[in-house]
Amino acid sequence: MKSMFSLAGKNAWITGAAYGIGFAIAKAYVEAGARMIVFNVRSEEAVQKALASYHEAGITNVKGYVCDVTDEVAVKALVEKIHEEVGQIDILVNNAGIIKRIPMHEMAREEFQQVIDIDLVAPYIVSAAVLPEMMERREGKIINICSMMSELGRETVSAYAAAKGGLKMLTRNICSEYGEYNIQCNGIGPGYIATPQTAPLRERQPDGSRHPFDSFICAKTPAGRWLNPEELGGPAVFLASHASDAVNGHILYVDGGILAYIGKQP
Ligand code: NAP
Ligand code: GCO
Repeated sequence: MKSMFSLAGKNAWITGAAYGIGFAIAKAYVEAGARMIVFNVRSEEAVQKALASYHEAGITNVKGYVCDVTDEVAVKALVEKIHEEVGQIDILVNNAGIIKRIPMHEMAREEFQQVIDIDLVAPYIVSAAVLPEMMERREGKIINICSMMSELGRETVSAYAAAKGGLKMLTRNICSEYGEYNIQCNGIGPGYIATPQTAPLRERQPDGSRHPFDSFICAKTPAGRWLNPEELGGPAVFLASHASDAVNGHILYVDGGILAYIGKQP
């Protein structure tokens, strides 16, 4: 049973994994025996800063590349470079993502489009670039980092919710179209995770009080707390390993129970 969860000998490409959830998933993959971790961000400076973080965490089987996931030409070139410098891509985690918290009627089209491009179009671009080798090998794991907003909406995150809702269905469609090649495509739907992306929602108020959204999320989460990125590691290893070979098109919500809970009475 233990070997079913092993990633021994596997190469994993985690997009945007310079820090946050992607970085935590990379650490978990290394602990599960992964051969190499590949990540990409948008600048050489960010690559070098991330490599320093990986090395500080004791991870040396890692390579970082400059590549914007929305740039189809750059993504295809990076796939070839990974093949040359690392080897085959066994596991793809479409993690890179942004959010813009703006009331929809005030949001510029370009802002809406940027969120859609990074959070939905890019997972299509990257997956389409990696699928051919997985089809040829008749084996592969694709994991899309979805969200609570794949299921729920809230004020100011219209583009993000539209993208993450679309990513849920893209996950199901990749499952449907490529399952016959022994490729499993699943999603992880994190709850509210303490990363730079959500830092603005946890900042102390000028008077030193908690951010209202911080209190709100703790009331909506049965455990009464924000989750840590490291808590996504186990589910991510499961979906990347042979333990999940019969799981396909599934969105695994790692939300501490938010979706099951009406919320604590104020
Ligand atoms: P984060 O801390 O903001 O990190 C996002 C990462 O993606 C960064 O390394 C960022 O690099 C990279 N990135 C952004 N746009 C990119 C692009 N166009 N090309 C390449 N890399 C790009 O976010 P996070 O909280 O770890 O979230 C990671 C994923 O989980 C996202 O898809 C997010 O939507 C999702 N998620 C987060 C939460 C949460 O509560 N934190 C919950 C559910 C889902 P740069 O330095 O270049 O920006
Ligand atoms: C927000 C948060 C959420 C989280 C995550 C929840 O503004 O509501 O940023 O969107 O990032 O997606 O699952």
